[in-house]
Amino acid sequence: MKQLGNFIDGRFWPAAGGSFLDNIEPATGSVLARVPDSGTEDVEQAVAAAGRAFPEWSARSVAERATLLETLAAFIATRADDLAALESADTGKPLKLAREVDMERARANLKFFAGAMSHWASAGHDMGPAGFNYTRREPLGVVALITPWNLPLYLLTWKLAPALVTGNTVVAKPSELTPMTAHALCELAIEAGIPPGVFNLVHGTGPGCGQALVDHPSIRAVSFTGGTATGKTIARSVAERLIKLSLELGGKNPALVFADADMDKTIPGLVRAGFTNQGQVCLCSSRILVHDSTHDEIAAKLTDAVKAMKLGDPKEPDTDQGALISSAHRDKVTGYIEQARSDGGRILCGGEVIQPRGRCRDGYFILPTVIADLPAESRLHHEEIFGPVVTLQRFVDEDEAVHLANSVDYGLAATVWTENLSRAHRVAARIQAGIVWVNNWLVRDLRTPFGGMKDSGLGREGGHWSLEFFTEPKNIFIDGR
Ligand code: TXE
Repeated sequence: MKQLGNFIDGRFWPAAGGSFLDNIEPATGSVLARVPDSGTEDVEQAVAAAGRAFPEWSARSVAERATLLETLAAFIATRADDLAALESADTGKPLKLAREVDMERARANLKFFAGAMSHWASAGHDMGPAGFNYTRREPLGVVALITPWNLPLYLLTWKLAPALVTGNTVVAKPSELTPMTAHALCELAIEAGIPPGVFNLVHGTGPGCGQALVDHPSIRAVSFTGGTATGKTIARSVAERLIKLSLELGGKNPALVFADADMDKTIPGLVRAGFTNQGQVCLCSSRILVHDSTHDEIAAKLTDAVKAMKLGDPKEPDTDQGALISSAHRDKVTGYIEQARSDGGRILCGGEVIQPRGRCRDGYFILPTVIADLPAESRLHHEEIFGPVVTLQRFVDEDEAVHLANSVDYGLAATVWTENLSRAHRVAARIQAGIVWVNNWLVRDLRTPFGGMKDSGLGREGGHWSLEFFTEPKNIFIDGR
């Protein structure tokens, strides 16, 4: 049984209290590894190590820091198969998804921010004969990165790369449900030559370890991706200290399907947007809003396409749908399906827990589910389910489509499906969401702003937004007289 350690000052340590959590493989229900159940003392040591490393790391040139990130990116590329296998076992996601999306993106994150920082310029404001201003961007110090279980290495590297390349030192806390690739990244950091104390990682629960990290007085910024309720708890915790906070939270993302949508693009797009990673992506389109005239056609075609997906062992190369992250999360999702039944919804496909034969018979699987005819006020239309469940809703015109799209507390992402260019622009501008994709989903350019409005978060990541978050601007005026 693999036993993981906290990564502090370039070495692995057990939790100070000596206790461990079981890390379960979602596809089988068996224990994959033991994870340190860390608390205040471990966090204290990790923050102290990061504080000691900060002066030397922040004084290094951008080129030196960027080169180390590029080395780490290259290691991820060469070990991508092994890392993908770890990620797939830890999350229940199909191996091919872990390989093609998660590992590729983890590599790209490190490489991208190494390049972005190398091209980043600071501002100058010329006042003519009176003088000149220039703006330095200074690292913050020790920053906390807290990440969830759905895209473990993808999201950890998304925060780690800009934090380090701008000269900060880091204490990260991955989800206690998915610690495996975070641990592997620490091993690679040693090999890549990242100096001890620059990148530290503590394992443990949210309340026990994550909260201690957020509350540590030496932490200068918190970058968090996770659930909205946890994001609000963290915001309350740091409010008194007025430190920087980036929150990437949940979504209840609409797909607006107009009558002129191209079905050949739209149906596969809706399947991908609804069910990638078993619907456990904050960007997933879980509410499909369809023009009344094409509702039944879309419902039939979507149902056929969803039924054609293969659910099963994540290791099998043709598996499209793997396991949900935990038994508790499976029960939460099935609770919503029960609610749909009592709300009078029509289950067009799925709606059941399933136990595949063989190795995965005790895993946490739910058949991908499409539900129609729920009343507008149903909780399923408003709350984040975060599973393989989509609902269909009808609209009669553009105004109603936009009204339904905006009628939730969330505002992360939306997709618009139409062949009418004017409509695409008009509707995209009216949607309350940080990201709108027209005729596609999850096409990412790492230079663009990423994040949500309303209950979906605070701030933006990506490109210069991340570099700005992890630095403090300081303006310096030089008298011209
Ligand atoms: O996430 P949490 P959970 C949504 C999704 C899901 C719900 C709850 O709807 O059903 O959130 O998921 C750490 N101080 N998303 O409970 O708790 C925790 O240990 C500091 C959307 O699993 O938000 C983990 O490392 N840290 C989301 C991280 O926060 C704390 C992805 C995220 O866990 C903490 C995941 C605390 N008090 C779930 N409490 C997305 N935006 O993609 C917990 N943590």
